[in-house]
Amino acid sequence: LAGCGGGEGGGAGDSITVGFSQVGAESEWRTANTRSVKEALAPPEFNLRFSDAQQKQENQIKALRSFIAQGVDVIAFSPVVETGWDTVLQEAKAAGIPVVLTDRAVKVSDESLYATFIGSDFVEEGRRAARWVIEDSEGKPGPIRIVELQGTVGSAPANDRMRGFKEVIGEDDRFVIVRSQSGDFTRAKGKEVMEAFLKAEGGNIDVLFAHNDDMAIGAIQAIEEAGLKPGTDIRIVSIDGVRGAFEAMKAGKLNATVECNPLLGPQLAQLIRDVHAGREVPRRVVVEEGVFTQDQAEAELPNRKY
Ligand code: GYE
Repeated sequence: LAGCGGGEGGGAGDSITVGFSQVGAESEWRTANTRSVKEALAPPEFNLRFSDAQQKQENQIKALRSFIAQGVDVIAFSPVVETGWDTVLQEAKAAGIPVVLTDRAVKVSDESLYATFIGSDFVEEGRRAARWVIEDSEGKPGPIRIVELQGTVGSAPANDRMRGFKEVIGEDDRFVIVRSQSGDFTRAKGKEVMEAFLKAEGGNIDVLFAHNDDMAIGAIQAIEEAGLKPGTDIRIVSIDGVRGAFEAMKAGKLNATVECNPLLGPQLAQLIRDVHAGREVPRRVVVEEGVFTQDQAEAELPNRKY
């Protein structure tokens, strides 16, 4: 049959062949994001080649090179870290393959190396977390001692959330960030690093700011194992708004979560269609999101889609 299984450059019929390099499967956010991307980039319209980088940039660079060699129509990827992409993106450009960034941004010398970027405003998420801490600490005297669980070192969400948080918390001199270390966005690492914080600081921690919910959930375990009450002895705010966070809030163990929507699939698919058709696209598409607290958790839980 004409158009069936044919086509050059690895394409299948008239469908758009997309090479997608995902960060990994490190968090609830990420698994929801993967699901959304796979659902949106489904056949017959799309022919998706999906690759999981297991949180390693070298794996992503390999995946991108293999997509280029296969001659996919469009490359989409969520970069693990911000820097180090110039060479491979130049290779994609030389091959005439447009690149759409999703979720995380890159720092490159030449902006024409990618067509567009869809993702959240991570700096604003960090600011929102800090605003919640300030509100929650109304009337409390300083010093208020904060520990921070950072995301993956060098990643856009870790860099930006840290920056936004510091910017706002720095306006109130009651607050001191006493410890700050990466937990790589995972529960296991979040727990491990929190154990170290507790060991070093004893009961001298007032607030935990975690760059994602999974690390907060891991840390909650560490706090309980240390004989303290998470959410009470240590106030906790994290980012993402995944189901696990709402459950922890319902149980009184997490105080607030700043929403970061992972359901980027449909908007990503539209950008890919546009880029593939040569239509003009905005350089930056921002995802809209909010903040949720313990008192809203029970009512909001049934509405959550991730
Ligand atoms: O917050 C975290 C995930 O890049 C926004 O990556 C994403 C972050 C998200 O591992 O849970």
